[in-house]
Amino acid sequence: MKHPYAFTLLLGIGLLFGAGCQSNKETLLMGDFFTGNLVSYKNGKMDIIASGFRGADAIEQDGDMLYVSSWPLGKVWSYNLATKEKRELKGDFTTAADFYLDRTDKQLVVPDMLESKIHFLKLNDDGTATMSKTLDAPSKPESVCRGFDGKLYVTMINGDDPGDGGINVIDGDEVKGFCRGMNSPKGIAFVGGYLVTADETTMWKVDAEGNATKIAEVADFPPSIEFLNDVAASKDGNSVYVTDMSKPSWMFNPEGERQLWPLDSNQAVAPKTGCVYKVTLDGQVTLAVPPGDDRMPGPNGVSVAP
Ligand SMILES: [Ca+2]
Repeated sequence: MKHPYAFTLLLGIGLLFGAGCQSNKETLLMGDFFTGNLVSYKNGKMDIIASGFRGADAIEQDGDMLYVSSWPLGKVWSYNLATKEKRELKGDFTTAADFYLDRTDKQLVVPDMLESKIHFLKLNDDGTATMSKTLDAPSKPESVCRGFDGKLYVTMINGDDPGDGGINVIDGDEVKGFCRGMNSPKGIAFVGGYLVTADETTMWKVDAEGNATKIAEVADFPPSIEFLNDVAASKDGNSVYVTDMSKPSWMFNPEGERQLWPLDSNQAVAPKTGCVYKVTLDGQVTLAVPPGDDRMPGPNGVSVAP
C-alpha cells in the first residue's frame, strides 16, 4: 500500500460501518406488511423472493417451502421456492398473526389475535393443511414459539392497561398465564435459555421461572423506533432480530377495517424508517437491515433462513 494513512482510513470506514450496520452472516427473511413483498437480506444485499402477500406477518422457511401469514387478510399461505407455486392453506381466519412453524409435529400454530384463539394447522404431505385443534387464548395472542420444557409459549397483548400483557404457556389444552407486566408484547423467540419478546419499544427476556428483565428500552434504539414487532432467534444463540414497523398507521385507510391502502395509493406515504435490529441478550443493539428501501417500507415478519 502506497500511503500508510490509506489503510488507516479504510480501517476507520470499516469500524464505522461495523458500528452502525452489522454485516450479516445469516440470511434473513422478511415479510413486508404494506407491499406484500417477501424479501431476503444477506451481506448488505436485499432481494425480493416473491410478491403478493399483503399484510405479511409470520414468515418461515422449511426446505423449499415458505409459510406466510397475513394479519389483516386472515390468511396463511405456502410458497414453493422451487416451483414458485403459491397456495392458500387457510383463508378464513380473522387476524392470522405470527405463527410458529413446528418442524417436529409438521404443523403451524397460528394465533388469531382478535378472535383470541390459537389454531393448530397440520401440514399434510400433499401440500394441503388441515385444522386439527383450536384453543381459547384470552386475550389477543400474537406470537408463538417453543420454549422451556418443550412447551409452546404465546405472547398475550390483552387490553390497553399498562402491564396487562405478558406470556402464556400451552399446557395440554389449556393456555395458562406464565408472566405479566408487559404492555403489548408481540414477537417471541427462545434463545440462550430465555424467552425474548418485543413489547412496543422494549425488549424483554424471561427466564424459566417467569421473571422478566428489560434488555433494551427506547433510549437504546435510534429515535425512530415506535413499533417493534416480530422477533427471530439468531443462530449465534445469544441474540435476536427484531423488526421495527416504525409508525404503521400510514399503511391503513382509517375508514376501513384493517384495510391497507392500495399499493398505488397517494395516501400511503412511508416514513422510510422501518428496519430490522439485532439485539443481544445483554442489550447491545445494532442495525441489521437498514431503513429506506422501497421494497421493504414496512417490515413485520422476520426469520433466519435455515
Ligand atoms: Ca396490553
